[in-house]
Amino acid sequence: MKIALITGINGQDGAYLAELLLEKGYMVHGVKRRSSLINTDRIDHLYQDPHDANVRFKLHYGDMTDSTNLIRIIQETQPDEIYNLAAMSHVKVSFDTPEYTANADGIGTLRLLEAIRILGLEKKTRIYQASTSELYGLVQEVPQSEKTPFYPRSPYAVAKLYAYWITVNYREAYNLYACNGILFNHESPLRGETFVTRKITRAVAAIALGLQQKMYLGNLDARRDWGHAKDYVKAMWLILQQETPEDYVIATGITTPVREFVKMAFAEVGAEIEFTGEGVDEKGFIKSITNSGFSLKVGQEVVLVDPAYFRPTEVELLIGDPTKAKTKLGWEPEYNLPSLCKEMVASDLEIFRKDDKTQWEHLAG
Ligand code: NDP
Ligand code: GDR
Repeated sequence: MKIALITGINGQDGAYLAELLLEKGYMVHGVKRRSSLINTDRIDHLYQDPHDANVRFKLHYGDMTDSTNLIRIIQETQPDEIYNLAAMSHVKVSFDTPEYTANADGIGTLRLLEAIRILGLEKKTRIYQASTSELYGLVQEVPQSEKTPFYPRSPYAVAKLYAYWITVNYREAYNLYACNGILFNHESPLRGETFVTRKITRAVAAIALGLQQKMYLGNLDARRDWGHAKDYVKAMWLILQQETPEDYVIATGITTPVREFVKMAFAEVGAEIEFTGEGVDEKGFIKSITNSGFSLKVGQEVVLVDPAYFRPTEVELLIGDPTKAKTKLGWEPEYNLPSLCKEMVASDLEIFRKDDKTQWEHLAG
Protein backbone atom coordinates (compact mmCIF):
# COMPACT_ATOMS: atom_id res chain seq x y z
CA MET A 1 0.00 0.00 0.00
CA LYS A 2 1.37 3.42 -0.96
CA ILE A 3 1.70 5.97 1.83
CA ALA A 4 0.97 9.66 1.32
CA LEU A 5 1.48 12.59 3.67
CA ILE A 6 -0.58 15.72 2.99
CA THR A 7 0.19 19.02 4.71
CA GLY A 8 -2.81 21.37 4.79
CA ILE A 9 -5.14 18.35 4.72
CA ASN A 10 -8.12 20.25 6.10
CA GLY A 11 -7.88 22.95 3.44
CA GLN A 12 -9.88 22.94 0.19
CA ASP A 13 -7.31 21.00 -1.85
CA GLY A 14 -6.25 18.76 1.03
CA ALA A 15 -9.82 17.50 1.40
CA TYR A 16 -10.27 16.67 -2.30
CA LEU A 17 -6.79 15.14 -2.57
CA ALA A 18 -7.28 12.96 0.52
CA GLU A 19 -10.54 11.68 -0.95
CA LEU A 20 -8.82 10.89 -4.28
CA LEU A 21 -5.88 9.09 -2.67
CA LEU A 22 -8.16 7.03 -0.40
CA GLU A 23 -10.11 5.97 -3.51
CA LYS A 24 -6.81 4.90 -5.06
CA GLY A 25 -6.05 2.68 -2.05
CA TYR A 26 -3.43 4.85 -0.33
CA MET A 27 -2.74 5.11 3.38
CA VAL A 28 -3.26 8.86 3.91
CA HIS A 29 -1.58 10.80 6.71
CA GLY A 30 -2.44 14.45 7.18
CA VAL A 31 -0.72 17.28 9.02
CA LYS A 32 -3.13 19.55 10.84
CA ARG A 33 -2.25 22.44 13.09
CA ARG A 34 -3.88 22.85 16.44
CA SER A 35 -6.86 25.23 16.55
CA SER A 36 -8.96 26.38 19.49
CA LEU A 37 -12.08 24.93 17.83
CA ILE A 38 -12.16 21.78 15.71
CA ASN A 39 -11.97 22.86 12.04
CA THR A 40 -12.07 19.55 10.18
CA ASP A 41 -15.46 20.09 8.48
CA ARG A 42 -14.04 19.47 5.01
CA ILE A 43 -12.62 16.07 5.97
CA ASP A 44 -15.05 14.83 8.61
CA HIS A 45 -16.60 12.40 6.12
CA LEU A 46 -13.17 10.75 5.72
CA TYR A 47 -12.61 10.22 9.44
CA GLN A 48 -11.67 6.70 10.53
CA ASP A 49 -11.40 5.50 14.11
CA PRO A 50 -7.63 5.31 14.81
CA HIS A 51 -8.30 2.26 17.00
CA ASP A 52 -9.45 0.23 13.97
CA ALA A 53 -6.88 -2.26 12.70
CA ASN A 54 -7.31 -1.32 9.02
CA VAL A 55 -7.29 2.43 9.41
CA ARG A 56 -6.11 4.25 6.23
CA PHE A 57 -6.61 7.86 7.28
CA LYS A 58 -4.74 9.46 10.13
CA LEU A 59 -4.17 13.05 11.29
CA HIS A 60 -1.06 14.35 13.04
CA TYR A 61 -0.68 17.66 14.81
CA GLY A 62 1.94 19.72 13.06
CA ASP A 63 2.96 23.11 11.77
CA MET A 64 5.03 24.27 8.81
CA THR A 65 6.98 26.54 11.15
CA ASP A 66 8.23 23.64 13.32
CA SER A 67 11.08 21.59 11.78
CA THR A 68 11.41 19.05 14.57
CA ASN A 69 7.71 18.28 14.35
CA LEU A 70 7.87 17.80 10.56
CA ILE A 71 10.95 15.57 10.82
CA ARG A 72 9.25 13.40 13.43
CA ILE A 73 6.02 13.04 11.41
CA ILE A 74 7.96 12.06 8.28
CA GLN A 75 10.08 9.61 10.26
CA GLU A 76 6.98 8.00 11.79
CA THR A 77 4.94 7.85 8.57
CA GLN A 78 7.72 7.03 6.02
CA PRO A 79 5.71 8.46 3.10
CA ASP A 80 6.19 7.50 -0.56
CA GLU A 81 4.63 10.83 -1.54
CA ILE A 82 4.41 14.17 0.25
CA TYR A 83 1.95 16.80 -0.98
CA ASN A 84 2.89 20.16 0.51
CA LEU A 85 -0.40 22.06 0.43
CA ALA A 86 -0.11 23.88 3.77
CA ALA A 87 0.20 27.64 3.43
CA MET A 88 -1.09 30.99 4.55
CA SER A 89 -2.87 31.10 1.21
CA HIS A 90 -4.70 34.45 1.18
CA VAL A 91 -2.93 37.02 -1.00
CA LYS A 92 -4.50 40.09 0.65
CA VAL A 93 -3.84 38.79 4.18
CA SER A 94 -0.18 38.21 3.28
CA PHE A 95 0.26 42.00 3.18
CA ASP A 96 -0.83 42.04 6.84
CA THR A 97 1.29 39.05 7.90
CA PRO A 98 4.31 39.09 5.56
CA GLU A 99 6.88 37.61 7.95
CA TYR A 100 4.65 34.73 9.02
CA THR A 101 3.76 34.06 5.37
CA ALA A 102 7.45 33.88 4.41
CA ASN A 103 8.07 31.49 7.29
CA ALA A 104 5.16 29.11 6.66
CA ASP A 105 5.00 29.25 2.84
CA GLY A 106 8.67 29.75 1.98
CA ILE A 107 10.86 28.30 4.73
CA GLY A 108 8.16 25.71 5.49
CA THR A 109 8.87 24.10 2.13
CA LEU A 110 12.61 24.07 2.86
CA ARG A 111 11.88 22.34 6.19
CA LEU A 112 10.12 19.48 4.39
CA LEU A 113 12.87 19.10 1.79
CA GLU A 114 15.54 19.08 4.50
CA ALA A 115 13.56 16.55 6.53
CA ILE A 116 13.65 14.17 3.57
CA ARG A 117 17.45 14.56 3.38
CA ILE A 118 18.05 14.33 7.14
CA LEU A 119 16.05 11.09 7.25
CA GLY A 120 17.86 9.65 4.20
CA LEU A 121 14.59 9.31 2.25
CA GLU A 122 15.88 10.90 -1.00
CA LYS A 123 15.34 7.69 -2.98
CA LYS A 124 11.98 6.79 -1.44
CA THR A 125 9.97 9.96 -0.97
CA ARG A 126 8.55 12.06 -3.80
CA ILE A 127 7.39 15.60 -3.01
CA TYR A 128 4.82 17.86 -4.65
CA GLN A 129 5.04 21.60 -3.99
CA ALA A 130 1.86 23.69 -4.30
CA SER A 131 3.19 26.48 -6.50
CA THR A 132 0.92 29.13 -7.91
CA SER A 133 0.03 31.36 -10.85
CA GLU A 134 0.60 34.27 -8.43
CA LEU A 135 4.30 33.78 -9.27
CA TYR A 136 3.61 35.42 -12.66
CA GLY A 137 2.24 38.56 -10.99
CA LEU A 138 2.82 41.57 -13.20
CA VAL A 139 2.04 40.44 -16.74
CA GLN A 140 5.13 39.53 -18.77
CA GLU A 141 3.32 37.47 -21.44
CA VAL A 142 0.02 35.63 -21.98
CA PRO A 143 -0.90 32.86 -21.80
CA GLN A 144 1.49 31.99 -18.97
CA SER A 145 3.43 28.74 -19.34
CA GLU A 146 6.27 26.90 -17.57
CA LYS A 147 8.67 29.19 -19.47
CA THR A 148 7.09 32.56 -18.59
CA PRO A 149 9.29 34.69 -16.27
CA PHE A 150 8.04 35.32 -12.75
CA TYR A 151 7.26 38.76 -11.26
CA PRO A 152 5.60 38.20 -7.86
CA ARG A 153 3.37 41.00 -6.53
CA SER A 154 2.64 40.10 -2.89
CA PRO A 155 4.42 38.77 0.18
CA TYR A 156 2.51 35.52 -0.49
CA ALA A 157 3.83 35.27 -4.05
CA VAL A 158 7.40 36.14 -2.99
CA ALA A 159 7.30 33.41 -0.32
CA LYS A 160 5.99 30.97 -2.93
CA LEU A 161 8.78 32.05 -5.29
CA TYR A 162 11.32 30.90 -2.70
CA ALA A 163 9.43 27.63 -2.28
CA TYR A 164 9.36 27.13 -6.07
CA TRP A 165 13.09 27.61 -6.52
CA ILE A 166 14.16 25.65 -3.43
CA THR A 167 12.12 22.73 -4.78
CA VAL A 168 13.90 22.99 -8.15
CA ASN A 169 17.25 23.36 -6.39
CA TYR A 170 16.81 20.24 -4.23
CA ARG A 171 15.80 18.28 -7.32
CA GLU A 172 18.97 19.36 -9.12
CA ALA A 173 21.35 19.29 -6.15
CA TYR A 174 20.28 16.08 -4.42
CA ASN A 175 18.37 14.20 -7.10
CA LEU A 176 15.14 14.42 -5.12
CA TYR A 177 11.92 13.58 -6.93
CA ALA A 178 10.53 17.08 -6.25
CA CYS A 179 8.01 18.86 -8.50
CA ASN A 180 6.14 22.13 -8.68
CA GLY A 181 2.55 22.23 -9.81
CA ILE A 182 2.00 25.82 -10.92
CA LEU A 183 -1.73 25.84 -10.35
CA PHE A 184 -4.00 28.63 -11.48
CA ASN A 185 -6.99 29.58 -9.28
CA HIS A 186 -9.23 26.64 -8.50
CA GLU A 187 -12.46 26.83 -6.61
CA SER A 188 -15.27 24.60 -5.33
CA PRO A 189 -18.06 24.53 -2.76
CA LEU A 190 -15.23 23.86 -0.25
CA ARG A 191 -13.38 27.07 -1.15
CA GLY A 192 -12.55 29.35 1.81
CA GLU A 193 -15.29 31.96 2.31
CA THR A 194 -12.98 34.97 1.81
CA PHE A 195 -11.71 34.09 -1.67
CA VAL A 196 -13.62 36.04 -4.28
CA THR A 197 -15.65 33.27 -6.00
CA ARG A 198 -16.91 31.81 -2.75
CA LYS A 199 -17.50 35.24 -1.27
CA ILE A 200 -19.69 35.98 -4.32
CA THR A 201 -21.61 32.69 -4.39
CA ARG A 202 -22.32 32.91 -0.65
CA ALA A 203 -23.48 36.51 -0.97
CA VAL A 204 -25.68 35.67 -3.98
CA ALA A 205 -27.28 32.82 -2.02
CA ALA A 206 -27.82 35.01 1.06
CA ILE A 207 -29.25 37.90 -1.02
CA ALA A 208 -31.54 35.56 -2.95
CA LEU A 209 -32.89 34.15 0.32
CA GLY A 210 -33.43 37.63 1.75
CA LEU A 211 -30.77 37.19 4.45
CA GLN A 212 -28.53 39.96 3.14
CA GLN A 213 -29.08 43.07 0.99
CA LYS A 214 -25.78 43.57 -0.87
CA MET A 215 -22.12 42.58 -1.10
CA TYR A 216 -18.94 44.65 -1.02
CA LEU A 217 -16.11 43.69 -3.36
CA GLY A 218 -12.70 45.07 -4.38
CA ASN A 219 -11.20 45.09 -7.89
CA LEU A 220 -13.94 43.99 -10.30
CA ASP A 221 -11.61 44.23 -13.31
CA ALA A 222 -9.18 41.52 -12.14
CA ARG A 223 -9.22 38.51 -14.45
CA ARG A 224 -8.58 34.97 -13.35
CA ASP A 225 -8.27 31.55 -14.97
CA TRP A 226 -10.67 29.63 -12.71
CA GLY A 227 -10.94 25.83 -12.61
CA HIS A 228 -12.45 23.25 -10.25
CA ALA A 229 -10.34 21.97 -7.33
CA LYS A 230 -11.54 18.41 -8.00
CA ASP A 231 -9.88 18.47 -11.44
CA TYR A 232 -6.72 20.10 -10.07
CA VAL A 233 -5.97 17.53 -7.35
CA LYS A 234 -5.99 14.85 -10.05
CA ALA A 235 -3.18 16.77 -11.74
CA MET A 236 -1.20 16.88 -8.45
CA TRP A 237 -1.32 13.09 -8.27
CA LEU A 238 -0.40 12.66 -11.95
CA ILE A 239 2.62 14.96 -11.53
CA LEU A 240 4.12 12.56 -8.94
CA GLN A 241 3.48 9.43 -11.07
CA GLN A 242 5.81 10.35 -13.96
CA GLU A 243 9.19 8.79 -14.68
CA THR A 244 11.07 12.06 -14.31
CA PRO A 245 10.26 14.90 -11.92
CA GLU A 246 9.18 18.09 -13.71
CA ASP A 247 7.16 21.26 -13.14
CA TYR A 248 3.73 21.75 -14.73
CA VAL A 249 1.22 24.55 -15.29
CA ILE A 250 -2.34 23.50 -14.47
CA ALA A 251 -5.00 25.84 -15.86
CA THR A 252 -8.07 25.98 -18.11
CA GLY A 253 -6.71 28.51 -20.62
CA ILE A 254 -9.78 30.74 -20.20
CA THR A 255 -9.79 33.99 -18.25
CA THR A 256 -12.83 35.80 -16.80
CA PRO A 257 -13.19 39.16 -14.99
CA VAL A 258 -14.54 39.18 -11.42
CA ARG A 259 -17.48 41.29 -12.68
CA GLU A 260 -18.50 38.51 -15.10
CA PHE A 261 -18.38 35.92 -12.32
CA VAL A 262 -20.79 38.09 -10.32
CA LYS A 263 -23.20 38.12 -13.28
CA MET A 264 -22.85 34.38 -13.76
CA ALA A 265 -23.58 33.68 -10.09
CA PHE A 266 -26.68 35.93 -10.01
CA ALA A 267 -27.93 34.25 -13.20
CA GLU A 268 -28.10 31.02 -11.16
CA VAL A 269 -30.86 32.61 -9.04
CA GLY A 270 -32.60 34.13 -12.06
CA ALA A 271 -31.31 37.70 -11.78
CA GLU A 272 -29.68 39.75 -14.53
CA ILE A 273 -27.10 42.21 -13.15
CA GLU A 274 -26.06 45.47 -14.73
CA PHE A 275 -23.06 47.53 -13.63
CA THR A 276 -22.94 51.33 -13.74
CA GLY A 277 -20.30 53.88 -12.72
CA GLU A 278 -16.55 53.52 -12.55
CA GLY A 279 -13.82 52.69 -10.03
CA VAL A 280 -14.93 52.98 -6.41
CA ASP A 281 -18.30 54.35 -7.56
CA GLU A 282 -19.16 51.29 -9.64
CA LYS A 283 -22.38 49.56 -8.58
CA GLY A 284 -24.20 46.42 -9.63
CA PHE A 285 -27.99 46.35 -9.58
CA ILE A 286 -30.71 43.91 -10.60
CA LYS A 287 -31.97 44.71 -14.09
CA SER A 288 -34.46 41.88 -14.49
CA ILE A 289 -35.67 38.75 -12.73
CA THR A 290 -36.80 35.47 -14.26
CA ASN A 291 -37.21 33.40 -11.07
CA SER A 292 -39.74 34.92 -8.69
CA GLY A 293 -39.07 32.23 -6.07
CA PHE A 294 -36.33 34.36 -4.51
CA SER A 295 -36.38 37.57 -2.43
CA LEU A 296 -35.01 39.81 -5.18
CA LYS A 297 -36.26 43.18 -6.47
CA VAL A 298 -35.65 44.85 -9.83
CA GLY A 299 -33.47 47.92 -9.18
CA GLN A 300 -32.00 46.48 -5.97
CA GLU A 301 -28.35 47.50 -5.50
CA VAL A 302 -26.51 44.26 -4.85
CA VAL A 303 -22.81 45.04 -5.47
CA LEU A 304 -20.79 47.96 -4.12
CA VAL A 305 -17.03 48.55 -4.26
CA ASP A 306 -15.11 48.86 -1.00
CA PRO A 307 -11.47 49.96 -1.47
CA ALA A 308 -10.62 48.03 1.73
CA TYR A 309 -10.49 44.97 -0.53
CA PHE A 310 -7.97 46.49 -2.97
CA ARG A 311 -4.44 45.11 -2.74
CA PRO A 312 -1.36 47.39 -2.49
CA THR A 313 -0.09 45.67 -5.64
CA GLU A 314 -2.55 43.69 -7.76
CA VAL A 315 -2.28 40.84 -10.24
CA GLU A 316 -4.58 42.02 -13.01
CA LEU A 317 -4.55 39.18 -15.52
CA LEU A 318 -3.91 35.46 -15.26
CA ILE A 319 -4.43 33.01 -18.10
CA GLY A 320 -2.57 29.73 -18.14
CA ASP A 321 -1.31 27.50 -20.93
CA PRO A 322 -1.89 23.88 -19.83
CA THR A 323 -0.44 22.33 -23.02
CA LYS A 324 2.39 20.49 -21.24
CA ALA A 325 0.04 18.97 -18.63
CA LYS A 326 -2.39 17.90 -21.34
CA THR A 327 0.24 16.29 -23.55
CA LYS A 328 2.62 14.79 -20.96
CA LEU A 329 0.22 13.95 -18.11
CA GLY A 330 -2.90 13.35 -20.21
CA TRP A 331 -4.69 15.73 -17.83
CA GLU A 332 -8.13 17.02 -18.92
CA PRO A 333 -10.46 19.04 -16.68
CA GLU A 334 -14.05 17.79 -16.42
CA TYR A 335 -15.56 21.07 -15.22
CA ASN A 336 -15.86 24.49 -16.87
CA LEU A 337 -16.58 27.83 -15.17
CA PRO A 338 -20.39 27.76 -15.65
CA SER A 339 -20.67 24.24 -14.16
CA LEU A 340 -18.34 25.23 -11.28
CA CYS A 341 -20.36 28.38 -10.56
CA LYS A 342 -23.64 26.45 -10.71
CA GLU A 343 -22.36 23.90 -8.18
CA MET A 344 -21.07 26.62 -5.83
CA VAL A 345 -24.30 28.67 -5.83
CA ALA A 346 -26.45 25.55 -5.34
CA SER A 347 -24.26 24.45 -2.45
CA ASP A 348 -24.40 27.86 -0.74
CA LEU A 349 -28.19 28.04 -1.14
CA GLU A 350 -28.42 24.66 0.54
CA ILE A 351 -26.12 25.73 3.38
CA PHE A 352 -28.16 28.86 4.09
CA ARG A 353 -31.46 27.02 3.86
CA LYS A 354 -30.19 24.55 6.46
CA ASP A 355 -28.59 27.10 8.71
CA ASP A 356 -30.20 30.52 8.59
CA LYS A 357 -27.47 32.98 9.54
CA THR A 358 -27.46 36.70 8.81
CA GLN A 359 -24.04 37.89 9.90
CA TRP A 360 -22.16 37.25 6.63
CA GLU A 361 -22.47 40.68 5.09
CA HIS A 362 -19.14 42.07 6.24
CA LEU A 363 -16.85 39.07 5.88
CA ALA A 364 -13.29 40.34 5.49
CA GLY A 365 -11.07 39.11 2.70
P1 NDP B 1 -6.53 26.63 1.98
O1 NDP B 1 -6.28 27.98 2.52
O2 NDP B 1 -7.93 26.14 1.81
O3 NDP B 1 -5.78 25.56 2.91
C1 NDP B 1 -4.51 25.80 3.45
C2 NDP B 1 -4.19 24.73 4.46
O4 NDP B 1 -2.90 25.00 5.02
C3 NDP B 1 -5.18 24.66 5.63
O5 NDP B 1 -5.34 23.32 6.01
C4 NDP B 1 -4.43 25.42 6.72
O6 NDP B 1 -4.81 25.06 8.02
C5 NDP B 1 -3.02 24.94 6.44
N1 NDP B 1 -1.99 25.77 7.07
C6 NDP B 1 -1.85 27.12 7.00
N2 NDP B 1 -0.76 27.50 7.68
C7 NDP B 1 -0.22 26.39 8.20
C8 NDP B 1 0.91 26.12 9.02
N3 NDP B 1 1.71 27.11 9.44
N4 NDP B 1 1.17 24.85 9.36
C9 NDP B 1 0.38 23.84 8.96
N5 NDP B 1 -0.71 24.01 8.19
C10 NDP B 1 -1.00 25.27 7.82
O7 NDP B 1 -5.74 26.52 0.60
P2 NDP B 1 -6.07 25.65 -0.71
O8 NDP B 1 -6.47 24.30 -0.31
O9 NDP B 1 -6.93 26.46 -1.62
O10 NDP B 1 -4.63 25.61 -1.40
C11 NDP B 1 -3.70 24.57 -1.11
C12 NDP B 1 -2.30 25.03 -1.46
O11 NDP B 1 -2.22 25.35 -2.85
C13 NDP B 1 -1.83 26.28 -0.72
O12 NDP B 1 -0.45 26.13 -0.50
C14 NDP B 1 -2.09 27.40 -1.70
O13 NDP B 1 -1.20 28.47 -1.46
C15 NDP B 1 -1.80 26.70 -3.02
N6 NDP B 1 -2.50 27.18 -4.18
C16 NDP B 1 -3.86 27.28 -4.16
C17 NDP B 1 -4.54 27.66 -5.29
C18 NDP B 1 -6.02 27.80 -5.30
O14 NDP B 1 -6.54 28.45 -6.23
N7 NDP B 1 -6.75 27.20 -4.37
C19 NDP B 1 -3.81 27.95 -6.56
C20 NDP B 1 -2.37 27.76 -6.47
C21 NDP B 1 -1.76 27.38 -5.32
P3 NDP B 1 -5.95 25.90 8.83
O15 NDP B 1 -7.26 25.34 8.38
O16 NDP B 1 -5.62 25.61 10.24
O17 NDP B 1 -5.79 27.35 8.45
P1 GDR C 1 -6.18 35.19 -5.53
O1 GDR C 1 -7.68 34.84 -5.12
O2 GDR C 1 -5.70 36.43 -4.89
O3 GDR C 1 -6.11 35.11 -7.03
O4 GDR C 1 -5.39 33.98 -4.85
P2 GDR C 1 -8.88 35.75 -4.58
O5 GDR C 1 -10.11 34.98 -4.85
O6 GDR C 1 -8.62 36.21 -3.20
O7 GDR C 1 -8.82 37.04 -5.54
C1 GDR C 1 -9.01 36.95 -6.93
C2 GDR C 1 -9.16 38.34 -7.52
O8 GDR C 1 -10.39 38.89 -7.10
C3 GDR C 1 -10.18 40.24 -6.70
N1 GDR C 1 -11.23 40.64 -5.75
C4 GDR C 1 -11.40 40.16 -4.51
N2 GDR C 1 -10.75 39.19 -3.83
C5 GDR C 1 -11.18 38.90 -2.57
N3 GDR C 1 -10.57 37.90 -1.89
N4 GDR C 1 -12.21 39.59 -1.98
C6 GDR C 1 -12.89 40.57 -2.63
O9 GDR C 1 -13.80 41.17 -2.10
C7 GDR C 1 -12.47 40.88 -3.96
N5 GDR C 1 -12.91 41.76 -4.90
C8 GDR C 1 -12.14 41.61 -5.97
C9 GDR C 1 -8.79 40.23 -6.09
O10 GDR C 1 -8.26 41.54 -6.01
C10 GDR C 1 -8.06 39.31 -7.07
O11 GDR C 1 -7.60 40.04 -8.17
C11 GDR C 1 -5.89 32.65 -4.91
C12 GDR C 1 -5.40 31.92 -3.64
O12 GDR C 1 -6.01 30.66 -3.59
C13 GDR C 1 -3.90 31.74 -3.68
O13 GDR C 1 -3.48 30.91 -2.58
C14 GDR C 1 -3.51 31.07 -4.99
O14 GDR C 1 -2.11 30.93 -5.06
C15 GDR C 1 -4.02 31.88 -6.16
O15 GDR C 1 -5.43 32.00 -6.06
C16 GDR C 1 -3.72 31.21 -7.50
